[in-house]
Amino acid sequence: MTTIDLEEQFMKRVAADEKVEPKDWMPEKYRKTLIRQIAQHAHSEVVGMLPEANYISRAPSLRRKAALLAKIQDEGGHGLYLYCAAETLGVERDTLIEELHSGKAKYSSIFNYPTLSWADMGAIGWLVDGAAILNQVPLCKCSYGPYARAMVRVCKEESFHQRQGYEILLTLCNGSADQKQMAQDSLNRWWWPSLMMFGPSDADSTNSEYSMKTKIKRFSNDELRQKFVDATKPQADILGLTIPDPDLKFNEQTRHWEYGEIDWEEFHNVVQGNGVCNKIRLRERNEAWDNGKWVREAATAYAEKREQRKNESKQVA
Ligand code: BYC
Repeated sequence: MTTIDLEEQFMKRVAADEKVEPKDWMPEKYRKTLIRQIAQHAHSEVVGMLPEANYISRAPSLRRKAALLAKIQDEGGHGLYLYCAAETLGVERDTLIEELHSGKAKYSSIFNYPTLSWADMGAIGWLVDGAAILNQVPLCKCSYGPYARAMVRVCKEESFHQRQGYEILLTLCNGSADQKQMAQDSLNRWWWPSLMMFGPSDADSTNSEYSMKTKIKRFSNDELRQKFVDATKPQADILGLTIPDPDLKFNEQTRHWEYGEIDWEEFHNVVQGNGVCNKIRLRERNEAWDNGKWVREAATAYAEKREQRKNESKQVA
């Protein structure tokens, strides 16, 4: 079969919603697009642990601390599933991690903003995990099997994260005037960066067309952003908070909430490494990697020893 035949057969399978598996033939562009997206996604999960880690020692109660610790641990787990899914495409995990630590690889812009108060733990859960769920539920139906399957568990855990974040804000909003103000300030700072999480507008998205054709992505960036605004506005009303967008208005005809202009200059600036926290995040990731060296070495030594013992007992038998 020629490459053209193989490509045609591949597109037919994708059109029929068959899953593509690691050993199946796939176009090089499909493989590269998946490695790029899955790796960026994995990096986002791992870097996403950092802004929240600041608050483990500052959580207002033991219950809040336990929930926050569990959430951060889940995010490390999501990173693991995703690096594993990327490895099935023939890329080494160490290569991906090296690309993250050197600043070559991208991760979600949202994690380059600072966490300034406890309310930010609520806003991250509500808005950032909320945006992640909307983006990731369709990825459970991604054409690439290992990515789609990893997403099923990730989405279940993200739902818990979203609710715990919303509950933090609900408690603050039902508390004192200062606590409510803290929640509003947090929403003011996280709203626009959350909208940017969905990526550039459809007109400027370089990868969407191919990703949608091959069913890696099921919805465009703007479609998902609109779903997010529509879902989040009524939740803000329940909290009694105001979304910081004077242009936000309900369109009776389309039945959607129209929102104001996103500051794309800020988005590109953050993606290019010039956000408030880009340098801190990379430094902290590199430090965490260096400090964890002895753990990786101990785990490898233990695995090798166990393998050696298994072989020795086989020889005796
Ligand atoms: N930040 O052609 P486009 C989470 C890049 S949630 C940085 O539209 P694509 C978590 C894009 O990579 C966050 N870069 O790209 C939640 C591309 O760059 P290159 C992670 C961005 O891939 C709570 C260029 O801009 N979720 O993990 O079709 C707690 C052009 O964009 C961003 C995922 O990664 C951004 N916001 O669509 C802890 C979900 N947006 O590589 C953790 C999976 C765009 O061409 N990913 N870029 O130079 C996706 O669905 C898609 O990759 C995106 C972008 C929607 C993000």
